[in-house]
Amino acid sequence: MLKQYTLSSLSAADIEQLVARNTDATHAIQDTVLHIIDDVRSRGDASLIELTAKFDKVTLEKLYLDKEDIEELALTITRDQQRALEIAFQNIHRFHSTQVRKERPIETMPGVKCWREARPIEKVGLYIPGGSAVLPSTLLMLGVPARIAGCKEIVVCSPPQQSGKINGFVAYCLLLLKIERIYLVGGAQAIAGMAFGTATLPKVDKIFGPGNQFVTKTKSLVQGMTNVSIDMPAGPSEVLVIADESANAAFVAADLLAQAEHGPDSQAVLVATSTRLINEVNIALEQQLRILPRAEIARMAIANSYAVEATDLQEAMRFSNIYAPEHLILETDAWNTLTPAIINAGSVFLGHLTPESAGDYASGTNHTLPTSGYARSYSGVSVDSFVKKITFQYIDEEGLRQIGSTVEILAELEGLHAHKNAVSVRK
Ligand code: HSO
Ligand code: ZN
Repeated sequence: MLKQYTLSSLSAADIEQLVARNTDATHAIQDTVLHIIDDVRSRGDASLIELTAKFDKVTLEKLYLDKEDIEELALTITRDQQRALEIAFQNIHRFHSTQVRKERPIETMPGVKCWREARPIEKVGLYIPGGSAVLPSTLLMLGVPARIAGCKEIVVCSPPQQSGKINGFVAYCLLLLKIERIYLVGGAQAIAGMAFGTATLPKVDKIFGPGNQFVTKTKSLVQGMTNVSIDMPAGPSEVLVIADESANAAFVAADLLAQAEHGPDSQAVLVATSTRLINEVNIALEQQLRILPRAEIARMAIANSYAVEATDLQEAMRFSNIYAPEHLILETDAWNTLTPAIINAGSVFLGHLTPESAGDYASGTNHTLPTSGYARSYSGVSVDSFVKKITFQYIDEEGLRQIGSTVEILAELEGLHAHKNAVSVRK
């Protein structure tokens, strides 16, 4: 059963408390992670091997797998599974290809031409979690835009399985992406390794990918310690479903559970304009949980989730904008009247037949999205995440005549005479 609230009886402070998530109040995670970062920094490969033995219970002779190993592992999956990964790859590729756009130069004044050009980030690190579920789809979601952007070096890290290898699905995705090596390192040590570099693991310019709280904390710490950046701060995955009388309770429950099975700290929020629907969703949740293999995890996440009753769809949307969900699903016939009111959300799923799962795997959009309210200010991963946009300008004689005195006056009023002179000397 979902905890239940009525929106009209909640104060602004109640709502603020309800939407709050993801805090490491005790700093316990930070302390552990700082030790790991120090160790990887000072002892390099030896530290990676020891930490992998400690956390993943695997003793590695070599920190990576190469093309031959990858090809062999990729053969262990069925043709149908390969086809499904290929279709996902193609759709993700199609969608992300539209993100490559050339910007036109603009003459801001006669003879003053300005423009931007994209250049790939040369070395990127992709982290693929191992944990309770291995997510080859995440490799596609990060690898495809990295390839489209033209990144020179794509470093992939994922914790080894008990066999000391990776699973066949991840291997097949590596083949599709033409990535010929994978480093068998996970957790905080993988992030620290990619941030500082070791004899074997290359240092990268930007680190991408989801992970547990240790991975997430390490990502945010290393970006303050060295010149590496990260895709976004990440917390546990979440969904918010807005539903009205037109919704199918079984569909809504299935979507909430698809989120809940990710982890005990996942959150699935239902905002409904109908009490009847909330009751039906609760019944459907129980029915579906009974046969779910990951029911135990999902039940913990459901205990950490809630339903909110709203008087109408507009009020529901106002709550959603305050929550700023990673995934927003609009299970109402009136979804198209609601979309203009969406202000904060990572990725949106419209109507009764668009499950979040479609976007998680195969429709084409990216599933690496801002969580924990960061949808207020961050976008999901896209080709843009893998490039820098460099500005250019060219000024000719006419341009210098046009803009010169403006620059001189502004330099003078800031008291920066060398700036002024850089124009004057050219006139
Ligand atoms: N819902 C996750 C992505 C995912 N789901 C991967 C299944 N596999 C975060 O958007
Ligand atoms: Zn998912």
